[in-house]
Amino acid sequence: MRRAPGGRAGRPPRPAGAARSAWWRDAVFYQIYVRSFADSDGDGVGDLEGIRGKLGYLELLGVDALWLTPFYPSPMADHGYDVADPRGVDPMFGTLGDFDVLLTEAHKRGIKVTIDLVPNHTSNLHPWFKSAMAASPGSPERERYIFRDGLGTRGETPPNNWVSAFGGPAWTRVPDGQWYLHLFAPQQPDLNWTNHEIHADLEKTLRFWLDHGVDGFRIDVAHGMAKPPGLPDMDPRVTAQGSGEFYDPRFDNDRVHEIHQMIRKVLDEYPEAMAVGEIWVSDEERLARYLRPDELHLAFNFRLVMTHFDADALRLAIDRSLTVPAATGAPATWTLSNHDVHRQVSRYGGGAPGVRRARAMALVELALPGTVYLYNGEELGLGDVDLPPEALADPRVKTAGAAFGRDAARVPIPWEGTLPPFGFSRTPHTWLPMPGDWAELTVEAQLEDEESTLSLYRRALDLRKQHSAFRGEEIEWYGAPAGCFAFRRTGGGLVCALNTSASPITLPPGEILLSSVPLTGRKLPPDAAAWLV
Ligand code: TEU
Repeated sequence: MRRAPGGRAGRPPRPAGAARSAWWRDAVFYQIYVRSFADSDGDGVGDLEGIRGKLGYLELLGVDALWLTPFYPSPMADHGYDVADPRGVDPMFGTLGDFDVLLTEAHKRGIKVTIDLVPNHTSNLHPWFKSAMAASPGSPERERYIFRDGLGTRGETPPNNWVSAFGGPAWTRVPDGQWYLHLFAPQQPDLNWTNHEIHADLEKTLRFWLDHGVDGFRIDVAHGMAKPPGLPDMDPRVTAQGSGEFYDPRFDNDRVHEIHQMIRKVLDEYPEAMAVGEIWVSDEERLARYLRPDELHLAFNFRLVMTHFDADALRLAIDRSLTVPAATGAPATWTLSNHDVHRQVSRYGGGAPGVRRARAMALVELALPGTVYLYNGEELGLGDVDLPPEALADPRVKTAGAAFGRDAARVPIPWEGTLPPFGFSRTPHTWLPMPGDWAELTVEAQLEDEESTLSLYRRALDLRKQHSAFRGEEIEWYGAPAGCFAFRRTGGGLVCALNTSASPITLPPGEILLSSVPLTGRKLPPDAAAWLV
């Protein structure tokens, strides 16, 4: 491979209030799906005390910050994304005291803690929704949500044609004949963001957790919330989760930016705090709007999640993603998976090839400039789990009948031992069953094994943090054989080479820092990546 001219992203303008040194600009975040991380009390469901007990592991792994999925009081119709009280802790996960202890101990180890914020909807068992159900049409109680009369002579047809992101109509009818909107499960009624009370309550929630000491938020459905006046029909060609191509008034309404401005105003009173938005939009230009200086600090970019293991496609995804930092000055925000998508090992073909490619992609992702979000279990090379139908718990499958259930990527983490529950819990009756063949994938089995995926992640995270080659926010591409790429961080000089072709390739010049598979000489085999300086 040779260094080729061109392909350099321009120097980004820097937004006010986002100092170059801000801790989150190049942080590695680690997403903990709280239900599935570690269970301290033997009920088969992970909890806050379980996480506290694993802080040593997280320190050893070398992550900078955590993102905890919702642990607030919830009837768990969507496993906590249906929040009944945004300023409390569900007894299933512990107490507010447990949360404070976790926070303090994480901070002592130099690990930041960020939490999930769910502003688009509440649980149907939130006191507000219960009182809305008890009140009559047109009442202030109903004004906190989106209640409408139906169409047709008897109001028997939903107010518009919107579908829920989980599939099926986005409207449910209540006994007095009105309908309420839910972009997700029927147990997740959408809030009415034109109502000032909703803003005031979110502000209260933000301050509540910031005053407890959290370092930031991951904002759920950050492109939702605002709905256009009149709730016009969506283009029927739009898929449940949005396609980007056709008119979809459910998401990414321009008025959503006022809500992000409000959130940012509060966060700016806590200078170290940050927010990342979960934003599924059609293109980078739409994404960049959320990163204006008075809005979000970071916005998830899901291009790597959506791209198959192919060097050309991946290079294009990276280039497109890098237009966002170039236009906004916010760092790129990379992720390969989360609790909503197939695990990368499975996306890349599963089995040994899937693991091999996932290891290569970990090096690609961790070589790129910006922020990285890891999802718990990826450092162990876990793949999706084929669960029996009776075990499925995802509302997408249970209430909306979707083909893909997200449970496959949410199976509890294997810590130690040779049989389920692999140290995750004291009970074998974990909330999702754990596969019997994970003995070689446990943290215990991988920790001392130099060749393990866990060891690869640990070395990669350590180098990323310590080595000066990772400096700078721009990359340039080398010329490379078909099916391969190599880029160089122009600031520090790190080179990352990826081979998605079927034949070995010769590595570019430089000292080899790390490789996703053992190398013989200067050849990079198929399905592998290497770092050089
Ligand atoms: O996901 C929002 C979202 O856009 C999802 O519908 C996503 O497109 C889908 O799950 C991909 O398969 C967030 C949370 O991450 C998810 O777990 C929640 O179920 C959802 O919001 C509702 O709160």
